Amino acid sequence: MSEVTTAADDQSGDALENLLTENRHFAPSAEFAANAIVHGDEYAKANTDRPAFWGEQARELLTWSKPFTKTLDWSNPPFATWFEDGEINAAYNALDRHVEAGNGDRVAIHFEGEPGDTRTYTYAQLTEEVKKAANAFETLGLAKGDRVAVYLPMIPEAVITLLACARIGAIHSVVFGGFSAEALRSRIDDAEAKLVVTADGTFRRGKPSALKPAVDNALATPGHSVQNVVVVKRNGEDVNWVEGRDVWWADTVGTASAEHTAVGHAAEHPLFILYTSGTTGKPKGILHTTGGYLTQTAYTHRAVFDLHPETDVFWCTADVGWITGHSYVTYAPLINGATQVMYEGTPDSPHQGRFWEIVEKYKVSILYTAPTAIRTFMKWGEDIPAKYDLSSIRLLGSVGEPINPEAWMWYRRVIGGNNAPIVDTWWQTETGAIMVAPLPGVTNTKPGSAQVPMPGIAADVVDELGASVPHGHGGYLVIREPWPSMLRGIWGDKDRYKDTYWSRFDDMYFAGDGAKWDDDGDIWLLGRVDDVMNVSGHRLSTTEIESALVSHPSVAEAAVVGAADETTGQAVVAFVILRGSAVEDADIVTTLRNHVGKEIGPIAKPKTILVVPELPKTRSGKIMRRLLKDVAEGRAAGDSSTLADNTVMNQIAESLKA
Ligand code: 6R9
Repeated sequence: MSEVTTAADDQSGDALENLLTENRHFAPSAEFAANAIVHGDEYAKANTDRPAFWGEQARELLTWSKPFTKTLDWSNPPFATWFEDGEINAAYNALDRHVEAGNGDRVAIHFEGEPGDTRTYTYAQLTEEVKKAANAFETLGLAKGDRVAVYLPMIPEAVITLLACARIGAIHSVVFGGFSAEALRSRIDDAEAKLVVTADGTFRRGKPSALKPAVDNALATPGHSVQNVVVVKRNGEDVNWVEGRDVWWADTVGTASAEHTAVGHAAEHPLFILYTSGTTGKPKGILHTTGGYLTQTAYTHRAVFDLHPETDVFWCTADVGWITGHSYVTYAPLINGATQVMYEGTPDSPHQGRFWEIVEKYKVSILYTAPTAIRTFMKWGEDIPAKYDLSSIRLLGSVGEPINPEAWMWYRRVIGGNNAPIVDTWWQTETGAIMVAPLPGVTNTKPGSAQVPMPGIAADVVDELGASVPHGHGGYLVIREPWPSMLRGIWGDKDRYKDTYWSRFDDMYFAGDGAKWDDDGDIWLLGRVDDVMNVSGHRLSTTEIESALVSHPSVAEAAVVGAADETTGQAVVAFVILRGSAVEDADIVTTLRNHVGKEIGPIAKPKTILVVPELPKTRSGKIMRRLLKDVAEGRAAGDSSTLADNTVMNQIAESLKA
């Protein structure tokens, strides 16, 4: 797609100027606009006094056990506090208060398992389960402030676990089920988790897929902080059992009392840690706290998805292992009293119409998914969704990476019946909640653009020196003012928080994304400007994968690039220099792919590994990934005049021909 170039391709800024102009606009229907929850006056209201606006949202959308008197404290930037003297319980807000208000019988979760089993939880039932889990965790010795590693599939117990932690003030750290034992262990160690909650496994494409062995392997070597492992029985496969450490969910949570009173926690009490890839090898534990996070997730969920909780059925397809599964599966929908769908499996199991079958079955009205999924559906063909009744859909959302205008148009026409507004939502693990997105009853939506900063959010595009660029120009996406759901730091590393986000420009949050204002004043996201790749909406660090490759004895050197990929947005392509006899090993590529899978997880396995004799380096020894990206994307390599050795690119070309 020529419209969406990656700023990382060319940091001089030329690539940012090359965007085609997008002239298609779609106004909300008169009916949609008339019934919309949020109207256009919200922008002016919010931007007059941002802290006051957020204070109003915090009071309206949440129930505080102790009301706050202060909104924002920004006296020690970049360390913000929001609603600091208030006290609140996240689980009470997500559950109990809806039951107390007479909505206990409303469905909170329609769960659809991969094999086709289903479960329904009303708000009353979910409240009861969370109270039991809270009691069970406390019986296991878990207390306020303790960390809990969560390694679960997309099953209701994941949401129950997170809310039970929040209820007692324990800090959850979800590790995506696709990560390896090694990755799990390093996250357990970094957070010093006392408890692990996992399952025997899950199902993938009709077959059992194990999780518990990774936990066993992660804890096989001593020196860790884990006292107990709670195991949900999900796929019924045999598991290894460590007496005294392992306990079944059914035997602990299942037998616990359903009486549990939620107490308020300080607004700035940590809610969770979530690890994400950064520009250096080691993943960062992004820390979120309670009051501000809940305020902005709840507000954006209501405003961006135009949520009418009494009638809508919301389905966010993200896994709970990612921030989207925290903010828009676990917290915001329940805080807002919505009915949502939760699905365990992949879109192609047992057939490529599974998503649309689910939409039809539960009459999903708001669907929130990722461009990589949409491009996959396009590839499978529109006759598949055409077999299902998708008329319940009235709003579509996109998140995780730039959505190509073509995919956007397809999504609107084929899934949205040419009528449902599409909200392309830009945000990050670090921002906690949506930051840039249209308001569906207000904004004329535009294919490919995330468009407008949310009310109360001071997003801007600046040049190298931090000056705002005029419309029609590109640069770096920044946030100029603190926002309620901003990260409060990196777990255990204050300096890295400042260095990573607040030192590139004075007094501004640097998101790491290239962006452009178009002539209408809409924001276009252009991809990462650092060495973070985006594969199917998942953040992967080039450095981390390079380190994994180099940790294999056969690899002397490795360079990893994200190459444009039609379906996954970017694909991992690795260039490796082998040591000695490994050059003769016919299976080396498979061996190395599996090695990366073991070190980081299957999602990080390179799509392509190219064995090369040399890597292109500058005189200062920096690998010129730009040139490798040209090779990976099948182009003639660009300017290589700054290479220490000018013949390297020819050597690489020759070796790839051979
Ligand atoms: C929510 C989430 C964050 C990175 C972000 C950016 C990319 C996310 C996007 C988007 C263009 C969108 N990104 N949403 N790019 N348009 N609508 O994805 O968080 O996993 O931390 O990734 O994803 O590059 O910086 P996270």
